[in-house]
Amino acid sequence: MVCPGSFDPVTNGHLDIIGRAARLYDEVVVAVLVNSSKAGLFTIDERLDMLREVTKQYPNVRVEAFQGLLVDFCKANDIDAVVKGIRAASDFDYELQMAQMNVGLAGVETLFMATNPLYSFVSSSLIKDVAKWGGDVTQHVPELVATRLHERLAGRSQ
Ligand code: COD
Repeated sequence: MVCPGSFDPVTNGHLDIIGRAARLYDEVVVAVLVNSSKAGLFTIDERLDMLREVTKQYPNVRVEAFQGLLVDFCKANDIDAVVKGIRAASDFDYELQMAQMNVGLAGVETLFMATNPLYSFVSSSLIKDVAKWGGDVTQHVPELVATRLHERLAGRSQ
């Protein structure tokens, strides 16, 4: 089972899906997309580092980076299913397209997990925006991530 994403940075919404997947599956790979055309706030190594730290309570979760198509990463790692969190109906349209493309490309299935309502409005991009302007994000991200956001964004909004 793979949980793919950008994780720039990991939020409590991501973590909730990863933890629930880890209870259902023997092995969960959190796969961080390396997207050379989109510079993130955090480097891939920083995202991997934060993810490894906040998932260390799950012995069956491993964190890796991938480039290119998700289905190629799945084939290379002998993974036959993807898990995605669905926050709202608006997530579903795009996720459905990707799920259908991935099953057509390589027979890789996608399982959708309903987001914990506590996190249904949480996204990495909103978190970065709120943190940039000094808003409190401590309820929505792990403590380590809140600290790293604060360090990275301190002074940027001036
Ligand atoms: N609650 C629950 N789940 C959440 C929440 C939340 N608050 N926030 C995010 N999630 C879940 C969603 O399932 C989401 O899909 C996933 O976490 C990752 O979220 P992000 O924002 O970190 O990552 P995205 O949406 O940028 O990731 C997109 C992918 C990297 C998965 C996708 O672009 C991809 O597979 N790219 C590889 C190239 C490829 O294969 N392209 C063809 C696809 S058909």
